[in-house]
Amino acid sequence: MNTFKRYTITAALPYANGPLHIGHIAGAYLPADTYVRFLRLRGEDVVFICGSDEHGVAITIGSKKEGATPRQFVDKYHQLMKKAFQDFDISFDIYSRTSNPVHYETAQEFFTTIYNKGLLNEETSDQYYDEQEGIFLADRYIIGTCPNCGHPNAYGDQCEKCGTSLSPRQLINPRSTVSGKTPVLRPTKHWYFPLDKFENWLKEWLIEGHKNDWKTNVYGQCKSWLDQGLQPRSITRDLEWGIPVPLPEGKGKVLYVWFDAPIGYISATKELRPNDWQKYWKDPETRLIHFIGKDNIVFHCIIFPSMLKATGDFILPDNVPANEFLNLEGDKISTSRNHAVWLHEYLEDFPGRRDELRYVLNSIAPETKDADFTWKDYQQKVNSELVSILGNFVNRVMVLTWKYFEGKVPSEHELPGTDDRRTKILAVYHQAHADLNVSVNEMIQALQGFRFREAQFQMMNMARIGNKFLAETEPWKLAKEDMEAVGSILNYALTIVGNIGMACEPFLPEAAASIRRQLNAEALRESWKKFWHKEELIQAVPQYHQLGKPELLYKNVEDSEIEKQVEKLKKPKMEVIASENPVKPLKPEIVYDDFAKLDIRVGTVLTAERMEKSDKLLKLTVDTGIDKRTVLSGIAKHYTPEEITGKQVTLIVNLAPRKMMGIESQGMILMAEDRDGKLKLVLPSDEVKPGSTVS
Ligand code: B3M
Ligand code: ZN
Repeated sequence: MNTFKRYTITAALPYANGPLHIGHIAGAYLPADTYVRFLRLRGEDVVFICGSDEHGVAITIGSKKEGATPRQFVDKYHQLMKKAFQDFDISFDIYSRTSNPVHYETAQEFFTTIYNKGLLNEETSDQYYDEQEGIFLADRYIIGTCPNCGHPNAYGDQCEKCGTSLSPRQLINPRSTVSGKTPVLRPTKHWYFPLDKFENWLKEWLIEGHKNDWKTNVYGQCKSWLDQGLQPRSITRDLEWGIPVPLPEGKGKVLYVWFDAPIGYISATKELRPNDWQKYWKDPETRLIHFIGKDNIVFHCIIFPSMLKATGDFILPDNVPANEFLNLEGDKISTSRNHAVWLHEYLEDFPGRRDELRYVLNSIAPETKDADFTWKDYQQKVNSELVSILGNFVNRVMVLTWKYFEGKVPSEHELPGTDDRRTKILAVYHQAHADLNVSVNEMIQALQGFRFREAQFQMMNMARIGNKFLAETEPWKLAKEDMEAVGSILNYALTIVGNIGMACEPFLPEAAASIRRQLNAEALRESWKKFWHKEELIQAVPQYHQLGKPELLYKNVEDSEIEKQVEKLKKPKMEVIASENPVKPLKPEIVYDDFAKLDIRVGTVLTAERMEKSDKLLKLTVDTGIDKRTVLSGIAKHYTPEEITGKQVTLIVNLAPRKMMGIESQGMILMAEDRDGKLKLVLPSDEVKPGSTVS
């Protein structure tokens, strides 16, 4: 294996368009954090880089749905994600954002460098344009009938029903998902990065060069891309929100989000280390590793490396250990259906239980195939592994040491094999020691190979071995006859506890801190570092060292806590319903005369009753100041007859009468409709006389 002087570790920049869920965490952030903690324990020079991805149509469309500007929208989600990462203790050295000025400069510089090398092609082509919204439509925002299978809602890039990949112009009867209108074709100019020119180089660097050290899921995806042949890709878009194309003729155009986002890793490093960022990106002795989810593979393994190569002097990723997807309770995680466990909600519902989520996500990490998170499994893993194996072992050793030795590390006696009992203890000890060293060694191998599931399993195995050691030596039975033996057993058990305290640090930072407190070991921490290089058990606490007080590492997850979570998944939230219901698009312009034709008055509801056979309509008698008339209004689900009787209402009085369910309605009550469909009466701010006009 190459030896590197330093490490640049990146975790995918999450889109600032929604909160983080456990799928994100299991996919990229937890493995990255585990790896970085491991590197730091080994004393490596490492920068751990992340930040919010704040550009692209995912952002502009999202902001529209929330009725916010893109700036307000990304500010909100950037803060939310930053806080959730912090609260979960993901140990980024920097969590930046791609709307920072340093990133604008860096991304534009990148474009300019590649442009000045004459590598970019300019091309004008027809693209779909939404006239109502005044925007060019990204492929994903056009739907229409699939030419292959007839599915009426195929996307402009792919039909989800038959899987065919499409281009928007193949869709029959295309519609804009933003306005619902039929888009028109308009010519527009863009700049194309010649990915095809990098094909041969990629085959050599990636297909030949990383055949053996990249994960098969990652390598396989790259290979199939390369086998299909690469095409030039446009790296600019017609959008208002984004990084302006730094060319005079690029006015009104921005860099494509997937062009600027990975450059965000570099900008964030500049921000973190303004004076020496270059060594983290340009020195071949630096090892660059990207942690991402599987949907980001081509961008990180094919496109970004080609961009880095094109500019000339950057290092390339040495590995990209991408994960597959995490499902939830047997179903895909879905933001729009609110089928997710949101990180910030987990942290609220399970305060102080970060280790538990880390442990479960690590132990089911989708490293080689999709995995499934269930609350039942969460409970089971916490209760029967964290509590019963790890917590129990540490606690037993602590309690016994306090009981027999007042919390002082007993001395380690040679146990000459004079009697059978001592011979047996010695044999058990030798076996435990050998087993533990195997686990430590395999754990470190697995961490180096990005196999975090396996690594964590080996860490937990140390506690299993510890429990077995206690069960087979039974020190509590020897207390009366052979205190020397009890001391030796507990001395070694404390060594195991200490080494578990070291080993669990990349996975379970809270348990690690607790073990250090219990062993009163803060001062010993420096000497613990050698554990990570020796790759075998080291002496953790010297004899006669005074321990701290026992603490319980974990507590059981109760059935009721789990049931609450499962219930929660069943009901989608109002907020989500609102976010699925975009603000209704603007209607076409009218002139004042159009408006002046409406006769709008304030009236008072005299009587109200439900209508037979309709759960929507209420039949009202309204005093309009002019007359008393019958008005039918579709508010029965929002107001009871009792609630509305006596209330003032605003209504159109010159609307042609209309018959509904056999009754003529002589007017229309004005209502405000909330984004989630709730109706509220539109009223003057203070009471006015019936017949007052509205203009
Ligand atoms: N924001 C996609 C995602 O969140 C994208 C990653 C960018 S990494 C440079 O899945
Ligand atoms: Zn289809």
